[in-house]
Amino acid sequence: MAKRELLLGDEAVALAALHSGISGAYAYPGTPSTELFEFIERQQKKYSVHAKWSANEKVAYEEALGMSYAGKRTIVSMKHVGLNVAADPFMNSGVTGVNGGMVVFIADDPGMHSSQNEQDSRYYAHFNLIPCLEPANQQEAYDMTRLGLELSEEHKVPVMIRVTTRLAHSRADVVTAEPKAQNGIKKVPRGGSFTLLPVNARQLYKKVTEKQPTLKKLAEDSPYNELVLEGKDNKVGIISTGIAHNYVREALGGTIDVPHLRISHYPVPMEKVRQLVDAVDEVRIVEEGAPYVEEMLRGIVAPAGKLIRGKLDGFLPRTGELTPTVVANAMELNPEKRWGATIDPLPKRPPALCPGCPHIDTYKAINEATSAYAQPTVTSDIGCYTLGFYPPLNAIETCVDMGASISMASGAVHAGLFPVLCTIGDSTFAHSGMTGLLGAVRENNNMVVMILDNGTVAMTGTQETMATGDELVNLVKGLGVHPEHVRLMDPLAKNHEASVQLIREEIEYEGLSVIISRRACIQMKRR
Ligand SMILES: Cc1ncc(C[n+]2csc(CCOP(=O)(O)OP(=O)(O)O)c2C)c(N)n1
Ligand code: SF4
Repeated sequence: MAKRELLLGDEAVALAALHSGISGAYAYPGTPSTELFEFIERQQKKYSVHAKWSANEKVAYEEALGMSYAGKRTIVSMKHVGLNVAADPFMNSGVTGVNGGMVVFIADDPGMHSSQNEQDSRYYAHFNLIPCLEPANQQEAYDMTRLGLELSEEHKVPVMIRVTTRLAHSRADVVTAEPKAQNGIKKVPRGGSFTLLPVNARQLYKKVTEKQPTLKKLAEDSPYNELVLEGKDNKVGIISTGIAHNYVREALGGTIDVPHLRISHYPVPMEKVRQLVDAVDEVRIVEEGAPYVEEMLRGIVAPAGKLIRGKLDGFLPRTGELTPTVVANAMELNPEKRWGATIDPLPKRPPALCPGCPHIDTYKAINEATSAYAQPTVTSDIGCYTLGFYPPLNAIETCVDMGASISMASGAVHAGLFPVLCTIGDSTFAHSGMTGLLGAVRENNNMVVMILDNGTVAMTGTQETMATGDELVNLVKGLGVHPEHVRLMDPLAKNHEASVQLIREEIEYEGLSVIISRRACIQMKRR
């Protein structure tokens, strides 16, 4: 019997995956995608599914692909920049195809609430010639995930579900369906379809291109790509995608009274787009993220005699997140009249490390230890410790992508800088710092790698970390760092002088050192 549940967008996808008979879920944490996996983790016994955090997104993707290869259904989830890390298996699984249904859940973060960039994952789905479903609300998040697993298994392609922060992190009622049983094992027979030697890959890639008309037809006929040609007049038509469709509806007072096309199932339904463009003089395109549909519509030569409006001509802001008010403004409505008084934005304050955070004492020691040098370099990485950028610490100077601190420090050493230090968290180290360290070991680069081991993945909500404590020490030694220069530091105010002394010693050592600054995150301890 159908039930109703109050769910976050992320949770609606998670529950739909469980109800569609997945046997395993794979993920690495990253806002705004984390809650999906956490939901499955909490329910894993009830539904008998495998759910354990992976070391990084590439590993998560490959584990999911292995589950699909065995004939079972699976979901892999990550934030948008995680897909950059998983891009290799993602792109190649577009060629191998899948066996058991496989949904790739990507949460984009327009406006960069907690990310380094605002890339739009629809380009990745397009690049990989796979379907992408973009729900507009929690119910659709549930329904489209079920559809995605069916499509994936039937057409043997990975299917992307793309959401953005607002949908991922807001709650609504969802009507759920009866859970489905899991698939049994049904391995892909040997014969090359998963062995991407050139001889196989060429044939497989041809098949991928031959499958495209079917995938396009599915999108053309999809109920989630709704075309309405009637309207009060034919001057203006609207194309809206995913959650932006809701913003258009809200901005127009609940009903769209002009010809419009709503797109939520990709590839872009070109025939429907053509019909809309033919029917009106001006097309306004409202999409959350990059001007993906708009760029397609403009092409090299825009449709003759038609005015195309969107993010590329300043009709809507090119960067940042859309809101109903932004859309209402662009539609030349009066948001104040429509929405009542606008709310004063909350006063801005930069994020800060928790009082008592171990990272504060680590940075104080680094700052003092390097103060004697004219041009110290401290590269860093992504985690709570990135907040050491802000005053009064002002302790770090880079944060680019996970793991970059160590490799960038190596580059700075090659360029001739001294002293060079870098800071990286324990989870980021396990995610993608280890390979950079391996390279630094091989060259014995003259730098100090500081691994800030607080025993958890603090920034995304204190998830379990892969390597901490003595395991981490052994790991670092196993990568070849000279055992005498693998040092432990206890970042407490009372140990400040000793910490400064330790860092200075390792700066003066001509070669590679690793200092593991170890003290538990206080939020994790509280939990
Ligand atoms: C490729 C990628 N995946 C995930 C994230 C989200 N994320 C930001 S920091 C972080 C890990 C932080 O853990 P750790 O390195 O242990 O530092 P801590 O926050 O505990 O200080 C994660 C998963 C990201 N920014 N990029
Ligand atoms: S959550 Fe933990 S690691 Fe992050 S700032 Fe607070 S104490 Fe520090």
